[in-house]
Amino acid sequence: MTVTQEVQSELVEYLLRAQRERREVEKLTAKYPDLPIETAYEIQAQLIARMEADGERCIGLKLGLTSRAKQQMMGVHEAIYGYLTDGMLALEWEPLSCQRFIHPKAEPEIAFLMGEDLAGTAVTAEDVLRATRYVAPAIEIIDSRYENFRFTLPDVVADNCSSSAFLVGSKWVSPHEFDLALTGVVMSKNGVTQTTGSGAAVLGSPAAAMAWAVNKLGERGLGLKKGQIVLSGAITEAIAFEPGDVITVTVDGLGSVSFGCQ
Ligand code: OOG
Repeated sequence: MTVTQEVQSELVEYLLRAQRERREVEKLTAKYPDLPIETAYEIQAQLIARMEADGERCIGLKLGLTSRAKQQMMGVHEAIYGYLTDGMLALEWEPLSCQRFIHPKAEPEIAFLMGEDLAGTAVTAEDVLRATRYVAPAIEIIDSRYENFRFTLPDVVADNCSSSAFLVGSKWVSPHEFDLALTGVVMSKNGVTQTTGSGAAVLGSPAAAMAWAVNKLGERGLGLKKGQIVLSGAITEAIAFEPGDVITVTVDGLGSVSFGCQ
């Protein structure tokens, strides 16, 4: 079945409703098995435009499936990107209600705060570091709108890459102060270590992952803007959590970021 413009609009509403009603839905490829990845990015763009029309503000980008651990976990072979809105930004000192999620999982990440605009199709990790003002430890909470968190690459792209919420730690450091590829990361739940990794897990380094995303955006005539936050992709596999759990991510040299779900 071809995904006409009209069908795309229907799929945007379908995903938006699932998100707002916190309900799992059948993945798009169950009905449209040949959904092209480019069409999935168009659906994603329309979904963000709809969220903006309803008052949310786009404040950055997130990368997904940048590590082998995540690609194996989801059975895919390619990285992806989606958008972050102000409605997704959670604060460490505010309670986070689990009721806003369907089946959430936490991932340890490095956040980049852009000091300059960055666009192009031959952007390198060095260009990314030059354009970055600060890096900080971050937690991304992903919450696929699809049943059992199972999907193909076009499905997850259309669903804005499972984006749901994120937290950024309060220690912001210049990226030139240490080697992000060698930086160790530990994620714990209720004080018990769950996953460990280093920055190199994401396409060689978080800056390399960022360069990949900027070049992908460049192919579509898009780029990053000064002031935007970018999450450079999960460094380890994701872990599920429930009300009462406290998740902490500690990054060597950057300190910790934590949340408790109620
Ligand atoms: C897709 C999003 C994964 C990451 O950093 O790898 C992601 C998913 O697993 O639901 O955000």
